Amino acid sequence: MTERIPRIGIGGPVGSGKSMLIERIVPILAQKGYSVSIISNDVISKEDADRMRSNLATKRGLLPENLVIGLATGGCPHTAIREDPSMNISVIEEMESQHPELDMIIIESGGDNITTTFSPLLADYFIYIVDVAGGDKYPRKGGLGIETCDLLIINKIDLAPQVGADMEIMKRDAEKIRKEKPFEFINCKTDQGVNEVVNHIIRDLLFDAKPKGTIEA
Ligand SMILES: Nc1nc2c(ncn2[C@@H]2O[C@H](COP(=O)(O)OP(=O)(O)OP(=O)(O)O)[C@@H](O)[C@H]2O)c(=O)[nH]1
Ligand SMILES: [Mg+2]
Repeated sequence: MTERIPRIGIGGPVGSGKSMLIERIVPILAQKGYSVSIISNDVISKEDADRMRSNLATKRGLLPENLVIGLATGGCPHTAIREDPSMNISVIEEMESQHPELDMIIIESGGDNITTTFSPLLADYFIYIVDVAGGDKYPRKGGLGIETCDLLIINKIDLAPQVGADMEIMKRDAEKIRKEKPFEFINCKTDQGVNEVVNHIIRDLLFDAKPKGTIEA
C-alpha cells in the first residue's frame, strides 16, 4: 500500500478564482522545494486543467505536464468531491503509486454553491474561496463552505471599489462567522495575500510531515 500524500481541496462559487489561486501558489511552493500535482474538476470541459498545464508546466516548467489532470465530472460539482468522490480518489491513488515523491496534491472542485464541502476521504485540508464581486453579504450569509473550511479566502479585493463591497464589513462578518478559524483577503492579479495562503498550507498541512520550506513572516 502506498502512503497517502497530503491533499488540499479548493472549492468555491463559479469564477471566484480557484484556478488562478492554484496558478499563484504553485510557483511559490515550487520555489520552496515542494512538488505538487493538480487535479482539476470541471463539470463539462477540461479547460481549467489545460490552462494550468499550459501556464505552469509547458510555459514555466514548474511541474511535469502529466502532473496536471483534468476531470470532467458531469452532474453536480459537489457530488464528485463529497457524495461520491470515487472518480477523484482513483486518479489520486494512481498518482500516489506513480509519484510517491510528491509533497501534496491540490484538488480543484468545479464551481459550486455555498454548501460545498469535501469528503474527508478525499481532502485533508479545505480551502474555500469567494470573491468580493459576489457582494459584501458574503461571508455573512454563511454556508458550510464559508463556515467549516480550514481557510476562507476572499479574493479579487482590487474589485471592491467597483462593485461597492465594503471590506470592513466582510472582515467583521468573517471574524464573527469563522470564530477562531483563519481567513485571508487576496488579489490573485497582484499576488497580494498569496504568501499568507502558502504559509497557512505549509504550517497547517505540511510542516510537521515534511519541513522543507520556510514560513515567511
Ligand atoms: N480582478 C481580478 N480578477 C481575478 C482575480 N482572481 C481571478 N480573477 C479573474 O476571475 C476570472 C475567474 O478566475 P478563475 O481562476 O478561472 O476562477 P475559477 O473559480 O477557477 O472558475 P471556475 O473553475 O470556472 O468556477 C478570471 O478571468 C480571472 O482572471 C483577482 O484577484 N482580481
Ligand atoms: Mg477553475
